[in-house]
Amino acid sequence: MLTSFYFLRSKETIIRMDLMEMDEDTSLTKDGLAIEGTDMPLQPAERKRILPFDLVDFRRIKLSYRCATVCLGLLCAVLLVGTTGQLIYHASRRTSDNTQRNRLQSSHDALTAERKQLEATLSHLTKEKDQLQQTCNTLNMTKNDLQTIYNSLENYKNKLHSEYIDLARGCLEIAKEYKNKMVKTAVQIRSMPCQTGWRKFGDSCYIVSTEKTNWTSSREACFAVGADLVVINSRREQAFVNRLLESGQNAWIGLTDRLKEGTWMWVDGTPVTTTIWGDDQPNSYNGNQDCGESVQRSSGVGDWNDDACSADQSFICEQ
Ligand SMILES: [Ca+2]
Ligand SMILES: [Ca+2]
Ligand SMILES: [Ca+2]
Repeated sequence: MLTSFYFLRSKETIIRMDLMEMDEDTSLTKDGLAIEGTDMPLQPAERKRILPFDLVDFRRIKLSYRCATVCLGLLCAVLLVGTTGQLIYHASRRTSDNTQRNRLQSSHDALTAERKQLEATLSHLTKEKDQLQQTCNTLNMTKNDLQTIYNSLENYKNKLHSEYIDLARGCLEIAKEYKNKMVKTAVQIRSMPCQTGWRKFGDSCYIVSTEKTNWTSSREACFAVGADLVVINSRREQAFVNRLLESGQNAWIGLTDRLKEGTWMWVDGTPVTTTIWGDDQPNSYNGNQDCGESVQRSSGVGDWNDDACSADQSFICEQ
């Protein structure tokens, strides 16, 4: 290691002293002092004039410089370590900042996408709300219209009910009047005698034909005299009819199942409530027996049989 020291001479000549690397016990030779810019060694007198300190002082200075050098080296090392640490710290900090920034950027992107989705959802919900509001308004209008119609119908119903009450009262009055007239008429009819050849029972007159014909022609014959084939509503009436017939005689009565097989009806439209069918009758023999006849019996009230409507038989008219 080589270190140079400079001193000023009186004549402003720079004196250079080279300190060779040496042990502390090494003595400074006269060759160690030279004039700046030359290799000329200083003369003893010259050296004595510019070096007012002795060799011991010089060694102390040398030692001090050596310590300073070591301290300077240590300081440089400390600075180097500090700088390296700073660089590592900043590099680590930069990496951490980049990671955090990337994480924040990802979070920001996710939040932005979520916000857009929420905005789209909000827009969709807003449209649905508007549609529902419009539907609600329409339903309210319909409800009001229906309420108006309901009120009108309610008023009309009340009006009809009032009219119905009046009509019912009027009908009741008419029915009472009609009933009274019917009673009077019935009394008059009962008191009236039947035409010649007719037999009376209750309010009706009966006659048995002398000729024989089919069921349809028999009815037409009854029509011709203002009557119809007999309608038997009770066993008493059946017993009366049985007495009108001769022994073993059959005669058409106003009974038929022409409209619906098996459903027997009277010619005046009344249902058959009293049935006096003979044994195993009606049997619709050969599938062609749709008209009823009364069969005279010597005992009892007689009974009924279904026969072919085309058969020619006597018939009984009721008027
Ligand atoms: Ca009758
Ligand atoms: Ca039949
Ligand atoms: Ca029969």
